[in-house]
Amino acid sequence: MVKALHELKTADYRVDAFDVARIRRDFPILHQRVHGKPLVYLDNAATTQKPQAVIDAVGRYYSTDNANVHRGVHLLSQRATDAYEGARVTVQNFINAAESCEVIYVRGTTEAINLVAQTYGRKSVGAGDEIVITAMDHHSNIVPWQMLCDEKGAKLRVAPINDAGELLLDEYERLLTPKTKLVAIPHVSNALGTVNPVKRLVELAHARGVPVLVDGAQAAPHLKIDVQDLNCDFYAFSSHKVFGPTGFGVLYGKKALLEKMPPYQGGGDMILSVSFEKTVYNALPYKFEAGTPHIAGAVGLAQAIHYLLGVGFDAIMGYEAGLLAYATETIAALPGVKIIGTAKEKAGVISFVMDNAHAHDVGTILDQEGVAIRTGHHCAMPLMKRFGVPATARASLALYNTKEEIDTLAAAILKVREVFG
Ligand code: C6P
Repeated sequence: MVKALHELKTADYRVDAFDVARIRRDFPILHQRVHGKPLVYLDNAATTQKPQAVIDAVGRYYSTDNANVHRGVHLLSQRATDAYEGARVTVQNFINAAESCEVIYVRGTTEAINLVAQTYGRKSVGAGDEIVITAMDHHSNIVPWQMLCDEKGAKLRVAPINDAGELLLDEYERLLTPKTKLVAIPHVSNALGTVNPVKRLVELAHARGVPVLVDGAQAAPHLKIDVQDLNCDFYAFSSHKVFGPTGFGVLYGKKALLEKMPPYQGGGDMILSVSFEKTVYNALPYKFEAGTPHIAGAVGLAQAIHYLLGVGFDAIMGYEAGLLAYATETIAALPGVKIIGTAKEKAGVISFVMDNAHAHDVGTILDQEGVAIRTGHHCAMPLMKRFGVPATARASLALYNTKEEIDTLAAAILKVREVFG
């Protein structure tokens, strides 16, 4: 049984038991020097690095199987189609969807959310209706709803958070009214690392008949995802954040909802028949997949999922919880450093500000030390405003990071202190 993150004590850290050296050997990009220093890659929330198995799978696909899918009777097309559809079943199992047709391939989390806004949203949201999001959302889970609200004369309501970066459940509940047509929430905040109690948030929304979309971009690399257990109506994640290729991702939707939704884009593959008078749309999931898809993306994502499942999510979660706790203790103890986002339940992220140095300066000096982090507003400008900061420096972890790398990060932060005081 994996403990809740806040229940972990130093004695529970499994950092040493996990064979991180073996994991690191699987990621060729990690073994290089930048600015003459060993690379310490701590920008995993922006994108994760790829194991050799994923790089090989994509290369193999292009070397041996490349063809268009669902279109040719020839062998290569059949192989490409098998790989593409086989990947869908791998994703289905990864998130425990009831059926593979509930897995819609998209370009990433951003497109998944826009798809729901432009199809489900446009059909179900009208003037005076409301959509509930949270104060910690990424722009990808704000702007599509804002655009929809502008078009329909609907209103965006924002559930507030406390100073630790935790959602205020009472306030969230108060926002759920007969006007609410949809709730859209992040599973894990990219800028704070907060893990939201998604199952409870879904229960509260469903009790009022409101469907819920979960932005899982930052959850999928760190947590075991079970969409049936969460009982969410939509779940979105990006391949590139789970060690797969960029430009690819997944929208999960409950079949009953997806079936009622109009298509997103028109074109090849999403139709059963076309005449100039009338087009009959294809069945799920193809109704939402117009045009030649990112076949190699599906192949790479499936391989990434196999890789992760091979390591095992219990092991990954245990290791990362220990590493995050170690990083939190280490960074919090540094003089002049304040961590932004101190929720009890966190995954993967340490955002911080420094007394006398702007986040961009922190990032630039860290880069010179070989440490790659992200600085800025992290596509969460309203959240920065909530905390009264223009930007933060964000170190984000993955299963291949080590305690030693955290120590290098801490030493680099001390160098920033030396320069800026
Ligand atoms: N966050 C970060 O550095 P795309 O770009 O579509 O793969 O994912 C968008 C997205 C949506 N929701 C959350 C919670 C996210 O973190 C992201 C991407 C990256 O934090 C790039 S801005």
